[in-house]
Amino acid sequence: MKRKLVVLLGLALCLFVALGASAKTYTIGFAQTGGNEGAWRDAETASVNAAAKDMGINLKFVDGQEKQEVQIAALRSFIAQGVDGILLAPVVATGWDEVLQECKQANIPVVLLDRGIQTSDDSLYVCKITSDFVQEGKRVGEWLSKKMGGKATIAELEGTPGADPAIMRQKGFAEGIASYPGMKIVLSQTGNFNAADGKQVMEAFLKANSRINAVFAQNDDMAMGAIQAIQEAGKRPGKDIVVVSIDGTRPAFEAMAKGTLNAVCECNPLLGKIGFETLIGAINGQTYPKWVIQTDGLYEASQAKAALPTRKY
Ligand code: GYE
Repeated sequence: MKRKLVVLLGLALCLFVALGASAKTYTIGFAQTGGNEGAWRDAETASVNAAAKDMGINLKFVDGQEKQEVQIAALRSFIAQGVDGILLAPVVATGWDEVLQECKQANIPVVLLDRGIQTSDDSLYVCKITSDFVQEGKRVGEWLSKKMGGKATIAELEGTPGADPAIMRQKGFAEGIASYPGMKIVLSQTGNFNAADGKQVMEAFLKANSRINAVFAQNDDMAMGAIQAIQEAGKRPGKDIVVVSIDGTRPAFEAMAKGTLNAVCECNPLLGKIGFETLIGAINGQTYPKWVIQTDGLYEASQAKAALPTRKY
């Protein structure tokens, strides 16, 4: 009799714990890079907001204004507020150890969303959920080399200085063109991953070198700015100057449908659901591989019209 009661009590306790766990409302801080990067960043923020709503998460959002010190302050405020977990889209790759140590001491797991970091202690974060930026750069580099018959005068628009995707895409693109000695990068400068800077830098490039016949933009927003600059200089983007980029946002597919952009490698920004699921797993003791890789496709202009209706960002 007594034993039965103990078993029953035990079962009731299990049920209580299980119900409690599933009904828990998680409070999660998201330190976005912020600022005015554009279409890709907006799609990611929308994905995080939608997933928070769907999953009943209490989301604390901070726009990092593309400044590391703002993101570090956000992380410290998340710790002070006692959040359950943190999503961080690190604007630059280095300089995170100290604040991540503070998160670790507070027992708050951090998942890196869309960009990686450089650290000698990878126990400071759960994992990074990103695309393979080297591969992205390499694929557009190879595509461009073939398109140009192995010979081109290339201008490169780089992303935010020190940002993981900027470093890695540059490396990958260089690898992609490496076996074509006629493919020459003659100018390379940052356009900070945004359209306005991309346009301005492209204007300067066109004045500096009239032989440019190819552009590698490390993201779509800068490609959109470059396309405008090329048009205003009286040349035809997509024809006189071949343009390739990375992200695969709707504006890029629309530009490809018009023929002003020649090819794009995707980079999936719809990371809200997987970000929260991973973080909640980590909060409950689950471990993950340090790199949860997102896979991307390469599209060329001829495929854009057919692909547009099903594009999700
Ligand atoms: O490609 C770019 C954004 O970190 C993967 O940052 C992301 C990149 C993306 O501003 O458009």
